[in-house]
Amino acid sequence: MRKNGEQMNNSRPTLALRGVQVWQGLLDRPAQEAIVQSIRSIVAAAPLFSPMTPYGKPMSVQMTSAGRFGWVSDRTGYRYSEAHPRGTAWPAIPASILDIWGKVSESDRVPECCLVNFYRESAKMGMHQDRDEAEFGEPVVSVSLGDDGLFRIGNLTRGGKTESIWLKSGDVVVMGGDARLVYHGIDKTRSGSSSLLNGGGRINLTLRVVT
Ligand code: MD3
Ligand code: FE
Repeated sequence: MRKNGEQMNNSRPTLALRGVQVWQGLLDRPAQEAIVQSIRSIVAAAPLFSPMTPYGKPMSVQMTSAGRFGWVSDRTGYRYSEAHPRGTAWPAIPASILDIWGKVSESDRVPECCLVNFYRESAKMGMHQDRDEAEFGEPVVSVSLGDDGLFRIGNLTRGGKTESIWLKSGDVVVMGGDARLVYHGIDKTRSGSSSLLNGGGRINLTLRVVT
């Protein structure tokens, strides 16, 4: 029998916020654990690094990627690259992660980048747009794992009123249609809120079509 508070994994979002679709509890604990194992193999092949901001200060979030393209940043700016900063190709996107895209994206394309963001205690991500991809008609799909993260969603231009929700381990978010270019960020994480990751922290995966 299901316990109180446990969610069924149905085939539609449980919440819509400014056109962003949230599938709360889409991944159960065993599915989350399996994905964490695949992330371990990504990180073994492509170690986490702290991208430099244009101001010369490293981001508080550590990153790596899987897929044909990964997201890198240095003094010349942010971009997608076919190579990790150390010069090697990125590992393939694991099938368990591609399956999530297949279930929620409603896209005919296959993601070309799985960006892995790792938030240790006190890491955050400032408000930004994701606009380095060629096709804004393609959605971005996000998977939250580990500690809760306070996700803030704004508008198509910087500033204005915002709304926030806590993303929990196993939640999947789809940014498509009009929501694709909204400003968004992570204000903070709730340290110790999840037992999924040894040593704590939060992982967010974003699946993207790049070309
Ligand atoms: C809304 N990551 O990697 S995921 C990012 O939790 C990023 O690590 C955050 O923003 C994180 O770029 C938020 C949710 C998300 C991702 C992409 C979006 C929301 C989005 C693209 C367009 C609109
Ligand atoms: Fe983003």
